[in-house]
Amino acid sequence: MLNASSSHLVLIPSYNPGEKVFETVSAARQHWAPVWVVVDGSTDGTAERLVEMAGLDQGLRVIVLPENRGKGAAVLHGLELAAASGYSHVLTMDSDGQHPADRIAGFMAVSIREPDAMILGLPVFDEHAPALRVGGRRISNWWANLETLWSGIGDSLFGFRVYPVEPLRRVMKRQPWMRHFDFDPEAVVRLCWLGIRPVNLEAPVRYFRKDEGGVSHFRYLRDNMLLTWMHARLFAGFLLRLPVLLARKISRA
Ligand SMILES: Nc1nc2c(ncn2[C@@H]2O[C@H](COP(=O)(O)OP(=O)(O)O)[C@@H](O)[C@H]2O)c(=O)[nH]1
Ligand SMILES: [Mg+2]
Repeated sequence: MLNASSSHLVLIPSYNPGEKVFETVSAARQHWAPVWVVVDGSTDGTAERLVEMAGLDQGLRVIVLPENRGKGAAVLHGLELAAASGYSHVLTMDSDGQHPADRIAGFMAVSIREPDAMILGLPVFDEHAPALRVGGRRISNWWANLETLWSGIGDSLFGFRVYPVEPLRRVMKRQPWMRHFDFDPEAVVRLCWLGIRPVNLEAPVRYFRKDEGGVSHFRYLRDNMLLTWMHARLFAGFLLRLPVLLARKISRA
């Protein structure tokens, strides 16, 4: 087994991902220990099998939440446990096989070298990526860059990232949002506001067809409305912080 890190862990929120989760978790374990999965009230039978896997593998911990609460809520639950166990950083990755497990060690190495930064995946899409999602992303990225006065966020939505635990917990506990799909972009903007520097690293994203086991719980109307509301409140926060952000920008120039 790999030597388990005592500072950096892989945290995988998981909601009804289907069969793909087993190869995803195995792949993550091949590249890192410890790996924690937070099962977010899944009803597809994956919880039981993941718990079984963890019983056979010391590097794997599976936490089962009885009810579905959303991606951000699942991440926050993992963060609290990570902090209680003394971890300083978590790498979040999706449970559905879309994120590259073979990049975990590289991302962790950069984070260990630069513990005050957040290490953000910069998605490299293949030809299967839905045009609507890639286009929607540009809009979200434009807003996130405005809200942070172009502090260097490469991609606002990609969930393959290493976060410092304490600042992220602080940000999330202070307000009730960021519990669903608004987690990833809001986390990156609010951490930037706190002065956490983004480091962008390329990482390939895969899109699977349904018959290959591809599952997405993203709902265009519901989630785009959620993201629009999120950028509206971040924009209001941006206006309040504008003097501070401008002063910071000028002092760094
Ligand atoms: N959609 C959704 N995803 C969740 C939830 N809880 C945890 N997740 C995880 O968040 C990740 C991203 O979700 P996914 O549906 O794949 O979104 P997409 O990749 O943007 O289409 C996956 O690892 C999910 O298993 C939840 O309540 N809803
Ligand atoms: Mg996905």
